[in-house]
Amino acid sequence: MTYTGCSAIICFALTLMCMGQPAVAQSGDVSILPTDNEADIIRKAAHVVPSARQLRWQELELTAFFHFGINTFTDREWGDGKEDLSVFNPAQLDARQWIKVAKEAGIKQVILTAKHHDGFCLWPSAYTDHTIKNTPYKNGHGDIVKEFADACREYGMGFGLYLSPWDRNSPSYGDSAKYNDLFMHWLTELLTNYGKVDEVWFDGANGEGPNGKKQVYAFEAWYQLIRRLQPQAVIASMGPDVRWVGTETGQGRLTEWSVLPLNATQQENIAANSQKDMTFAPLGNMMNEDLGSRQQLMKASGLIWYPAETDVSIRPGWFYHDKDDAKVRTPTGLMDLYFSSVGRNGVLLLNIPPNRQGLISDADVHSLQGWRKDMEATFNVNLAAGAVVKSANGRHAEALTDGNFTTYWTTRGNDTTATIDFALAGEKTFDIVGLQEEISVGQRVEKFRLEAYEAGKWTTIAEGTTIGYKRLIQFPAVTARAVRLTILSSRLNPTIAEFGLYKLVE
Ligand code: FUL
Repeated sequence: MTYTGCSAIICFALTLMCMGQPAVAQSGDVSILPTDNEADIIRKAAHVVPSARQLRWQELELTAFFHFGINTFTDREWGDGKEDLSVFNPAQLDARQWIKVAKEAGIKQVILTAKHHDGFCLWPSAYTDHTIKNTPYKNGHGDIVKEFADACREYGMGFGLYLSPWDRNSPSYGDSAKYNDLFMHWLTELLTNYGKVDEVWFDGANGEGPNGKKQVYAFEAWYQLIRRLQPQAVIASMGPDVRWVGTETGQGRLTEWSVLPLNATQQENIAANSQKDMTFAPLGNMMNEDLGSRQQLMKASGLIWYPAETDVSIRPGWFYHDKDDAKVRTPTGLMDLYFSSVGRNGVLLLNIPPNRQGLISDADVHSLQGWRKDMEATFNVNLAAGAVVKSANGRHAEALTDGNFTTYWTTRGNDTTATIDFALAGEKTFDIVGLQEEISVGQRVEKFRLEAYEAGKWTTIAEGTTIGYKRLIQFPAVTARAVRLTILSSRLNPTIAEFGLYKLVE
């Protein structure tokens, strides 16, 4: 995607990856001592685990963004903060429709753009006039954050908020202390007036204020405020809990580690590298980065659990534009995104932008419904269920196909390789393998292979490196009575929570 909205996030994420992650230690973090050798470091890496909030978030698999605001009415991706607020009047707005559509698509948590770069607040903040109270919407008595939060509550949906640090409207932007203080007030309003918040999403876009000075953000203070007011919330993207995957194409890495090096330089580099204006050229994507290999870990001063979130839009832009009505991703396109995000050890954050009426458009609704149908038809039946499972050095074979990802198969002792044979319950035809590690004890598998017994011999049908929370691999359809999973390399005893074979819906 080439629209300008990409540039800020690419810029900040590049910065983030080059420099290490924001501070705020997690319980599972470990430090590396100068005396540690490679074996020590790899053993430590195999024991880094997610925090409770990270684990809960990872298990959601599917989350959604709702980009909605003044840009929806001006047909822009980035507003400049000078917009006439009288244009904002989503006459039929129904946040319950948004959440119902998301829920029916299998989405478990949603994030609303409470304030984008244009500075327009979807709630009646007491700290700026650039808000919904100065629009015709409900004659200035509306509060879309509240409508959204209430709908989430009603549907049992996780509730998250995006708040842009970059603000092209605020006169105090650039006067760092003053603006940071204002930002604390906004955060406090959002974190105290709308009940439980499950995710707070910051991007790192950063620029100069009207005084010509570059704003220096007080991320550490913001994180501490969130931890104090909403301790269960994950802080995403420009935050310590959840990492931007490195592209807005919806493609995760084939090798995607959640255990990454913690490097010494942190917050101070953020502002130095963030974009200054909308002419900033996108830097491309970050997908070639090797983030968590053994070589990377050897250079680290510490190790952290920092899992990938794959954000992508159902449409070409983040905000709604009429011209994109025919460009909504199809059910097949959404299924592809599932494979390339969740199927590569990530969480999908799918943007579904409401239109100017304040509703999710029919085209988007139909695609999401079609995708859900395809997901169910594909994944509801595990063709490996009922298999007789044998592994010479393994324990708890029954856990592999019990449909419960909190029970797991592992090796005896600390064996790091193993072969697991599945005698299927009859002849089966499949074209997808699904694997899950028990990540609450760490991420360990470095290399695996799947073979099928066809025409009297074993044939390799899939190979992979990392598994993590979930790994899905597609291959040309195979009909077989037996398959063999070989763990070729692991950082410690591998723990496999689930093994599945599936047939993609026709
Ligand atoms: C970026 C923004 O510039 C885009 O408009 C969008 O909100 C994306 C998710 O993050 O930094």
